[in-house]
Amino acid sequence: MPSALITGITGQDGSYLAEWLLSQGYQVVGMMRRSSTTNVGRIEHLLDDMIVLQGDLQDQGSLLSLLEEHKPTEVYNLAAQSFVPTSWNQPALTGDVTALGVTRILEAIRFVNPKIRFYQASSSEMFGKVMEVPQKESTPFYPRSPYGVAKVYGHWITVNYRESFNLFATSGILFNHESPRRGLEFVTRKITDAVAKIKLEKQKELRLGNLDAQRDWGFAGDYVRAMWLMLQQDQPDNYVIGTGETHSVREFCEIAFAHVGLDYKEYVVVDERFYRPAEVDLLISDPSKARAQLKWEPQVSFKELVTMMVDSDLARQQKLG
Ligand code: NAP
Ligand code: F7E
Repeated sequence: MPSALITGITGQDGSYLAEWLLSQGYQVVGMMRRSSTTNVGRIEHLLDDMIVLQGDLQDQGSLLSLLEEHKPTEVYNLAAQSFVPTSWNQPALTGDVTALGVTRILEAIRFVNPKIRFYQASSSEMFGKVMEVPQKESTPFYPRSPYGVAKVYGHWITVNYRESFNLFATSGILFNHESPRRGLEFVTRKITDAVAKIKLEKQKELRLGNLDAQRDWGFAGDYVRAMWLMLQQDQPDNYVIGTGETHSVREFCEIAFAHVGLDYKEYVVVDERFYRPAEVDLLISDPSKARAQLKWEPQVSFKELVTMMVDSDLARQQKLG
């Protein structure tokens, strides 16, 4: 039976990846950090089918013990301080978890079992102030936040351990991917949750930052399949994963509000507090390498993604009463 360790199991992608690997017959071990309250909302339905253990990317010993005890054949490193605005308020923590955490897990693999296949969750935020349009594997990086800078480190240490120690270490450069399980502070979920509350008259307005920012948004459920496919290849490599389409925050609002019969212009208020010290204006992927080599294609369109998220938040808010 193949076995996988997923760091960041409580996060959006951790939950979808665990579902996918379980459906493929894997034994799944999820790593979560200790907290004083339970934090398993996204994986509650999977708890009988997998093992969830404590560990932390800031603690080398915990990573070594998990690998020694559970002997996974694949490790997916999804854990990170992943919210871009927080990375300006907590830059050192972001560097320690999102950058150095990658080295700690690679070191654990190198010492415990260098045959383990490793996936690093790299990000389109590494392209930042983009050097070419669209962005592909060879596009130079120009990160615009401490988060982006930390992810560039994580990417290059993955490549370096591949080249230095011959590890099967792969970097997936994923563009934004969303779902009904997306954290509430990210712009897509902030919008769909607000649309539901406004429709149900629980909220009056939605305060947002830069409406003209453009992102290549896909569905998280599609993207975890790409992670798995990357580790089934003959050789480790770097892959860009995205839809190849870009849309603005404004367009996201337009579709989300229209889906419940409302006009976003009547509810959205631009608030400077949500502007960033340095912005990533335009992201759009060229995923042709993934299409050709992994035979990967996204299944969910932009409009389907927006309406799926609005419908889910409406149902949730209705249930909450
Ligand atoms: P997410 O929902 O924010 O999940 C992050 C996970 O990391 C959570 O389980 C979190 O645990 C865990 N974590 C944070 N600090 C940790 C630490 N010190 N030790 C162990 N675990 C820790 O992020 P996501 O959207 O699923 O993204 C997964 C990964 O892909 C991240 O590395 C992210 O940076 C990267 N990525 C995401 C996107 C995207 O659009 N979603 C695109 C490109 C790359 P708690 O629940 O305890 O906070
Ligand atoms: O912002 C603009 C904001 O926070 C998207 C993470 O998963 O994807 C994510 O990072 C855009 C930005 O995601 C608000 O200025 C406007 O341009 O949803 P976001 P992100 O920063 O792109 C990448 C690929 C990752 O790797 C990250 O981990 O939306 N925006 N108004 C706003 N953003 C937020 N959060 N809140 C607003 O009110």
